[in-house]
Amino acid sequence: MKITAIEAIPFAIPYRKPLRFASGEVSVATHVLVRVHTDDGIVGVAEAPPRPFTYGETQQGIVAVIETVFAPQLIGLTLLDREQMVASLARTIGNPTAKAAVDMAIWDALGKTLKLSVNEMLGGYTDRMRVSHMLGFDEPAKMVAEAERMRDTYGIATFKVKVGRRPVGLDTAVVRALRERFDDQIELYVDGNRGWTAAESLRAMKEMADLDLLFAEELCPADDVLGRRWLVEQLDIPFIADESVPTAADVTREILGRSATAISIKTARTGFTWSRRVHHLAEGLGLEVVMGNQIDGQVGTACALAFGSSFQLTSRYAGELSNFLDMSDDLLTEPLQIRDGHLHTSSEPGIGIEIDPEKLDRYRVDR
Ligand code: MUC
Ligand code: MG
Repeated sequence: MKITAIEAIPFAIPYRKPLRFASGEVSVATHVLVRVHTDDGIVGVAEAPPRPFTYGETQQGIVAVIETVFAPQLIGLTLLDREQMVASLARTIGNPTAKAAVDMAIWDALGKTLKLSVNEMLGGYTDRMRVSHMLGFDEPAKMVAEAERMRDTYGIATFKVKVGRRPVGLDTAVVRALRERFDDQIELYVDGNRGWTAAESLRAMKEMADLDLLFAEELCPADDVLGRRWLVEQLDIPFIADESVPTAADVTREILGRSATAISIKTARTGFTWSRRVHHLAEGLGLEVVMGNQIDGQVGTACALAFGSSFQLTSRYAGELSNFLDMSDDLLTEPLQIRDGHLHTSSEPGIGIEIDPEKLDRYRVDR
């Protein structure tokens, strides 16, 4: 069970359709595949999605920090020395998706070694999750058409609408068009990626008061401390903290500071080890939780699914597990299949995915 090598392989797969939102845009999945090798010949895998507009990480930076800082610290530990791993990685500030991918690849290797799925090791609550689809910025008619396609093709009935444009009417018109088209057949919530001020956010939420929204997410920056508290106090639906809570300490700070009343857990930034800590904290605080998406490919989506299906709290609401549908290709031998609005958790050892070597050869950018 001893870790003998850690690889960080940059790859690039174009999106068929870019995803646009208030803090940025993604048109190519320039991710990093992490492989953890053990002396038993086991290989654990996971992926890191660089999101410079959210965490300041880049593809080259992720490769460099894994190869030059993390790998030398972790080689020689066993797969069971996970608190040693946590302590070692904590010596480097930031780099959440690089740390998360290393952590999840270690869990994958551990599951493969013990012949247990990650879902079984974490909690095994359920074997499936409802899927929520994220609708990026576009004209109302195109966003409604995309929701129709997602519902007709995959049975998806929960949509997160990206908002945060100016004037706010650009976005409230989209949400209204979706509600008018689908009535009560769909669940809707909105995510502003910090695009609005607190005052704009409140105006938009008032305009959408009759649209039966489930949640509002990160509408304005948490750094606008008083404005955000003022906003959250006036809302009658849970306010989700996403990019403002990349660590358990951030969750504590934002919740106790009344800057949010619910949280997004993203395995892409907290892996399995720190996501579990955040989950337990959320349970103790009595928070609503949504499994979020870091615009993950299928590897990352399988990780979010494995974690989300492990606990009651993380599988209660639909998880954001469908962004990979917009990619032109992916790395898995067996693509994930969304059916009847659900993704089923793999019962295979580890995360339960297999990387197609030909696809990795085709898309890696380091050769
Ligand atoms: C989301 O929920 O915000 C877009 C930016 C980011 O950090 O994650 C995505 C989706
Ligand atoms: Mg978000």
